[in-house]
Amino acid sequence: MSPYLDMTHSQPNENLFDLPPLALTAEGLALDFKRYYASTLGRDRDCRSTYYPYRALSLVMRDRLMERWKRTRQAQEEADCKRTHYLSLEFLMGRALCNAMFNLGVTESAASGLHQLGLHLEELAASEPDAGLGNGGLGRLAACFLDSCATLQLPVKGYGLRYEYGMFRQTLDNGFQVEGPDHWLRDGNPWELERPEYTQRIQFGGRVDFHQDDTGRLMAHWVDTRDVLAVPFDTPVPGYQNDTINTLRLWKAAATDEFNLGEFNAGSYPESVAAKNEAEHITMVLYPNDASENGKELRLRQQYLLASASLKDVLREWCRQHGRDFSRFAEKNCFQLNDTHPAISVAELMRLLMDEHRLEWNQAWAITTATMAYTNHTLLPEALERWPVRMFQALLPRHLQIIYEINARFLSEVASRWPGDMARQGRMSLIEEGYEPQIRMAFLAIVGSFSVNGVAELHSRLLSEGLFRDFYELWPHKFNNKTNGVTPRRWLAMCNPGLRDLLNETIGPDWVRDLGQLARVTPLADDPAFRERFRAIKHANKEALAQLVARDCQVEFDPAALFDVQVKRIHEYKRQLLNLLHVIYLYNRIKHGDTADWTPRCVLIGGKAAPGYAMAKLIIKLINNVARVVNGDKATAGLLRLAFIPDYRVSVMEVIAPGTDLSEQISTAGKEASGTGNMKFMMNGAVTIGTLDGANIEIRDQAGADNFFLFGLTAEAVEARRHRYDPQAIIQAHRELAEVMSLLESGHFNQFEPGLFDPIIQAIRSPQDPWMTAADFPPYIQAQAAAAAAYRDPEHWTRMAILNTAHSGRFSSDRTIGEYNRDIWMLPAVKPQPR
Ligand code: 26Q
Repeated sequence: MSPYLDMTHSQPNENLFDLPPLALTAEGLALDFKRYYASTLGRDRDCRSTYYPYRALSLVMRDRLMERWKRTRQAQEEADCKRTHYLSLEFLMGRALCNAMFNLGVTESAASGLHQLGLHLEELAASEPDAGLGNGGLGRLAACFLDSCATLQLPVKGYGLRYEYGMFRQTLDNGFQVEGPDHWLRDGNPWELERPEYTQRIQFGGRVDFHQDDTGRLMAHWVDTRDVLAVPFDTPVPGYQNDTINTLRLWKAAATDEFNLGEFNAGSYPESVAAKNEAEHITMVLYPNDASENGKELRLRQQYLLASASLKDVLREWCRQHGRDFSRFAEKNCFQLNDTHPAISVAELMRLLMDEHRLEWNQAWAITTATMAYTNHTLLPEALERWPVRMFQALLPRHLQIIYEINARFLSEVASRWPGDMARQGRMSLIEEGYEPQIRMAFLAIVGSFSVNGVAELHSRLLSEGLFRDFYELWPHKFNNKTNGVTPRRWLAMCNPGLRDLLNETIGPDWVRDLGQLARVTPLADDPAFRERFRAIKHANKEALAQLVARDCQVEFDPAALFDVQVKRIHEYKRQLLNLLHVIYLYNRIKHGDTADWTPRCVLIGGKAAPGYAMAKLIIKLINNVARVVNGDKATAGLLRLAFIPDYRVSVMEVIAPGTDLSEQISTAGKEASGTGNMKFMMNGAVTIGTLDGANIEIRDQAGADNFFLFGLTAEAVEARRHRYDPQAIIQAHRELAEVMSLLESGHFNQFEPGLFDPIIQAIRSPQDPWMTAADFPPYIQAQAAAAAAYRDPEHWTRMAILNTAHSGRFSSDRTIGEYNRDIWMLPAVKPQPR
């Protein structure tokens, strides 16, 4: 028995929780800060680190969140309304301290309270490690969504995993990426609250027996399993100045007691304690691939632990409030699946309802398909998740039976809709037959859900026309679009205080909750005085970015130059290579003295490569080699700089987005599902150079074609070109590209590393190149020239920048979540009782 579950004889009454509200004034905050610093943390004047002041201030804010958090839980319980559970293997939360202060509305008073103690808020906030529990877009989207749900006061809880190690730390060694561990919890985490009382037991392995129960019904028993505990840790998710604090619940895997003392350990105490590792390894580390790494058993264990623990948690809460009657469960619950990563939830909910709560198949299936909703985030067919049937048999044997049964019933539905169409049945089967039969998780998610959505208009259209076409023909009503968004709190108001203050002064403060109001800035794009102020803010932000680049890349950026930025995961389809070819092209022009009407430019590239993705890692090395040559050449002084920023992450983007002029969104059309970095840049007044891909299309629609540098093939043209793609001919026909290629091929960027970049050169020259880099090079160079020319007219450029900010309202995640709620969740807003 766990000590947490032991009952005491004395029962506390409500008086125990009756506390006066905590002060929000500078003096009140400073007093509590001093207590935490000197008493709780025991620091004295000898302590010089900024870390302990950060810890003390976190504790001050944590107390203030706690009281509101409890009232939010109470209000949501009393409302007894429908809830959504956002299931995601990733939540890329970043830093929490400034977010908490901003949402509590105490940033100013905290800063002034600290100032009186001789401390600088910004400095101590920088001591907080990022919570990097995600790879990139999908993980950060989950974090932005939680922010918007809390701000809109929707009863939504995030469920994820508490990885001991988040996204790896990236350093460079001779220009090569080196991965290091991200032990973000080493010094403790003041933002989490362990909740051992809600621990769940999770089964793995074993076998399935069938027995008749007293009513004669055949019941499945999953037995002889090796069990693992899932212990929840809750993190508060504050809404924007509204007293709502929602919850992110992250599960940590822990060994059961039998595990330590189990018979299979043959009584050897040290060995049996060491065997705890097997259980605790499950949540040890985030998988660092942002396209699937298929077939790793540990990953499947992670997925199942999340699905099972979260569903059991929801069912436990349901039974506590409503008893064993599930007739209204579907009215009151929705599970949003963040890609297929938690899609095993479909089978797990069926199992729990049938085997543990004794519902019939049809009842359980009705509940499952009325509560599950699936969001797809990728069009790359190779990134679709598949699991070997063999692995399911060993790890989740009961789930395999359930999936087979779902498939049988589903395929008979297909057969009655399209009689005799065996090809279609084969295409749509949840099982891909072959040497090693596999379960197609996306199909399981579609069949088990009432809603399937893409993340931008183009992406959603391509899903129904391509990847999921058969399913769209069967169930058109399930398919919908929810164009992504980002939270304007973190990505504008917090990270860009200069622009925030200007906007507040110009249109009042309501835009922070209602980003559409930014449109009221539109007429001011024609006001020279406003433009001057906007430009001054951008300049100051560029100085801050230049400082970061100087510190982390040892490269000097001149804030007067055009700041041209591409930060995102390194992937061939995102085409960092195309960007680099343009840099080489500019360098080549400088070397030829072709610099009339030159626009000085500083190019910044950042992002992590999956550790097993050799080509992506080689691209990082090439960027660094080109940077060394370009920056080291006297001829480029004042004209061109290139830097690669190591360890790109949320907190770094908070400096980069406000200081960027030109946002690079140059993926091969039809490959980037949406993009969200593109939206952060737009809000902060960057102009986009981009292809007609993902949300770029909608960004251009909003900003206006005049305020966007468009180039490249459309998604349709890319597909039409594939079978007659001839990069050699393009290179020959285009002198600038030919020169860039021969510079690359001459070994100019790898003097002492012969042949190093041959794979890259071959990829560009290959008629099989899926990303068609050569095809888009000529129009890209043209668009870049247009951007450079535009930048030379500061009034014109600033006007474009302002219009981008002014028209970015659509890309608030508040709008996105409003649409999820209107079309999928249908939750009421719940306001906590004022105190
Ligand atoms: C799968 C299996 C095993 C290991 C890892 C994975 C895995 C992990 C993360 C697969 C994919 C991801 C992440 C995908 C992702 O971030 N996609 C991006 O989602 C954004 C939010 O919708 C979009 O804006 C981007 O276009 C999309 O690339």
